[in-house]
Amino acid sequence: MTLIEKLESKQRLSYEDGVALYDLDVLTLGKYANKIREEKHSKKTYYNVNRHINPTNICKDVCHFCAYSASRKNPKPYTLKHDEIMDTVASSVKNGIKEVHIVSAHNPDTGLEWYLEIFAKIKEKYPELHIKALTAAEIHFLSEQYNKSYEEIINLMLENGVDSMPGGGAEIFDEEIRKRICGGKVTSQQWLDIHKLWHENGKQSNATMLFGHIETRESRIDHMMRLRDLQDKTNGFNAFIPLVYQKENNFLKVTDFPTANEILKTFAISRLMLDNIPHLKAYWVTSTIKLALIAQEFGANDLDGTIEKESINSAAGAASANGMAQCEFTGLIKNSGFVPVQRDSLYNEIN
Ligand code: V47
Repeated sequence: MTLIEKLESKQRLSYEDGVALYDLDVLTLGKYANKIREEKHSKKTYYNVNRHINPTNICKDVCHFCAYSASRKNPKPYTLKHDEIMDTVASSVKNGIKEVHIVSAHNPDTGLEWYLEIFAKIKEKYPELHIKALTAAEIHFLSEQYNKSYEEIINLMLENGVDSMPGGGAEIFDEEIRKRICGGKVTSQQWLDIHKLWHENGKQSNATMLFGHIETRESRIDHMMRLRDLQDKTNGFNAFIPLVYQKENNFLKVTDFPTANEILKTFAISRLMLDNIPHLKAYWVTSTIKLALIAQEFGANDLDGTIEKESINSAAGAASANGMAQCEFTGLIKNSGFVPVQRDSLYNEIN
């Protein structure tokens, strides 16, 4: 059976099929990816009204792609105080946020208690606010730092009000490439094990893939396959988020950057390969808003959110430092022919 016949009959695609998909032209890939997108989500494009908080940029790890860490090219170390975080949450709640997304560096001085306390404080004051916090990389860091198992850290997160886990820290699972871009932090298998445990607690999470640096097309497909295998077992991933590598202010020497064509192919292929993950997010922060809007026709059905402030990707060159206003966001989705639908963090629609 040819690849096109497999796409026509919606057969599950193999690793070899995934690699071969890149040889198809971008419009053919878009046609098949969009078909699946329309069957699953019609013309709806989801977004949420959220706030990113990045509490500290002091990090014991050394990821070459990172421009956010104070130990790299960013000379301004900071750690937010709990009161500052609570003030931020208070003003964002007034602005209507439904989710606070808390992701940070691996700072030995902002320990487990520090995190648990701030989660509990937020939950106590705003029980309706969804807390999406701690990547698998941070959970691994805390587990090593405090000599606790992943289960113990996860139980503490749950007891203190964390509702879901973000998809960060996955980078690229291929062990050789991973060693070169972020050796020393959570391994690929540990990342998957942590999400599996989280899902086994009845909770949901997202999964990212950092691409457009030194990885290969083969390693992207390998990444997707490992996620698809885990999703077959747990069904706990809500969204897959391909993050486009940002090149400023870091130490990863990359000379070839992906074209818009390659980025759109990767979105479309993600939709085709990941038949068991319901949502494909074009995170406008790393893809740029213009390409994110086009990605809606290449399988993407979610553009993330308004964010308000973002430090990790903007440190590396993304235009996301100040987020985006809700009306601008919905206007852009509408003008591109799609229907903006506000969602909560678990994809329930909000009127
Ligand atoms: O894990 C760091 C990435 C991630 C760069 O789960 C970079 O809903 C591009 O995971 N170029 C953090 N990317 C962001 C993240 C995320 C964002 C939005 C939504 C969700 C979700 C998760 O940012 C890190 C890392 O992979 N990152 N540096 C860079 N130079």
